[in-house]
Amino acid sequence: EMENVMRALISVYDKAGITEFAKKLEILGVQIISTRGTFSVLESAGIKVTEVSEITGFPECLEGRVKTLHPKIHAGILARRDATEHMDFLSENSIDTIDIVVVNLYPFKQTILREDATLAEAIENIDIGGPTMLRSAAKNYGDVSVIVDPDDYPAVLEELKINGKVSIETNFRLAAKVFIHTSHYDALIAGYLKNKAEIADFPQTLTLTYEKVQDLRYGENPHQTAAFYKEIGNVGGCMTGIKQLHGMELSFNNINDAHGALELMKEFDEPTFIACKHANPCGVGSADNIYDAFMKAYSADPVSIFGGVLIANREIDEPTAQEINKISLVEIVLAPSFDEKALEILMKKKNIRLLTLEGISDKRSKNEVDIKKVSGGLLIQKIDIGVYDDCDLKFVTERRPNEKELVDLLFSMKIVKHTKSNSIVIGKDKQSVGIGIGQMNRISACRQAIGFGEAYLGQSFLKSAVLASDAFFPFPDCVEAANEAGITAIVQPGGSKKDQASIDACNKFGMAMVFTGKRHFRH
Ligand code: 93A
Repeated sequence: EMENVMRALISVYDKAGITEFAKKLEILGVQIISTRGTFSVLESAGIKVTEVSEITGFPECLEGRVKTLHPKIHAGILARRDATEHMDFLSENSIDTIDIVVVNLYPFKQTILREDATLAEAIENIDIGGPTMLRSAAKNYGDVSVIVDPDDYPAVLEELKINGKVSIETNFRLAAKVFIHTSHYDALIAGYLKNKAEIADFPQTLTLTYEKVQDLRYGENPHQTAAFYKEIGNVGGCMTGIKQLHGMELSFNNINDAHGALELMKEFDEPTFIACKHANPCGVGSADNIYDAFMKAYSADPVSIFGGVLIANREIDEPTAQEINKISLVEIVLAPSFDEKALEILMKKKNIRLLTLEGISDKRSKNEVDIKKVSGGLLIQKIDIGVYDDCDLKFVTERRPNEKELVDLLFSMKIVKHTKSNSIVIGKDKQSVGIGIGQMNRISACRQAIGFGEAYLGQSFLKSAVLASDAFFPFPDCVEAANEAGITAIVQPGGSKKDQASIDACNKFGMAMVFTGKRHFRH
């Protein structure tokens, strides 16, 4: 008779929904065993429940650190019901099988996310007995149902009610969920301790802990499925700190483009406006106020801005909103804030997404890594921090750049750093004049930048503009093209065997050139 009785071990930190679930199990004739806290909750709800310590004959001890870590519990879970030896051992030692394991774990993640959490608190919230039971039950999924996710309570009840048992398919699915859960739980512990122990940034094996923010409608293209995940614990993580005030849900491309725009914006402190397309900047302007900055970014390339992502590091005011409103299609406007009038104007557009992020420049990344998926692996590197940082600027030509040229050289280098390589950026008066992106050779990027400048601002505008290159010049051809366009100063990393040819060309044309010694590829 005893053979047919099912036993459930319920040991949950989060008690939500547990009495309802246990009550229904009880009605189905399932015997319930619980650890102290869970026992109290169930007992006071009038459910018949046995304490684990009564089963083990051993008290819960060490302030609860040892509650269920006992062979009577684990043999009851792990015994293979089809193995005579196993079952004989159980009866010889008066151990009952445990057929259902319901466990959720100490809140390790919630603990470490609390700013004031101490190391000791984090350690105390490492659950040992819980994962051990979950893993035992999941390993023995052939005979045991294991529930770590309260969302699975109803499905298990339903099967028990209809069939008197849980199907092997369901048990297998539940087991897989357990190992996803416990491996993530352990990875969180590992990540936390890796930081505390200051273990190298690129350890021998790597387990990343991300959490889904949302499924996306689709990926880069409509036939690709996609989801957005956030890093757990990265409170400074910009993309997940953004608030949306208006418009449709962000798409995969929106998130990618906004990320590109934001990373560039972090280089600027003064009022700056950036227009981005396909994660590359197409117009950038810095000025005393955000309206003038917008006008510079817009006039730099009034064509590419269509369907673009616009980002400002100051509040969007009414005049700026009116100008933005004239562009027939804008995907996103991202700013620290919008004034009331600006919001009113822009909210009339159905297809625009309005986003806020406070203190954009304060969010400058320091220690983050950049991860690229390649077939069969990951490439991980420290992000490219700073523009001239740690650079020993070398003035390599007869003429040194003047004050104004120096300002524009730095401005242009900031932009070229955040464009797909190979790239060339021409700038003047803190306005991007031409942005040449993603070319397979440098002279094409240079010609493209000059071409954009001539097309939208006019040939004469390039007079006394400056040029920045993300990597060195292998030939003097870019210097020659720049001179022909009227450009007077150049900044580049230097380091080519043929640097001298470019320096000679500059001297011949009376141009100034600066070497930074720091390359900014971004592929
Ligand atoms: O401290 S533990 O690692 N040692 C154990 O033996 C043990 N057994 C269950 N934590 C243990 N648990 C955990 O206690 C469960 O994972 C669950 O989160 C919690 C339930 O305790 P209570 O029923 O006393 O509230």
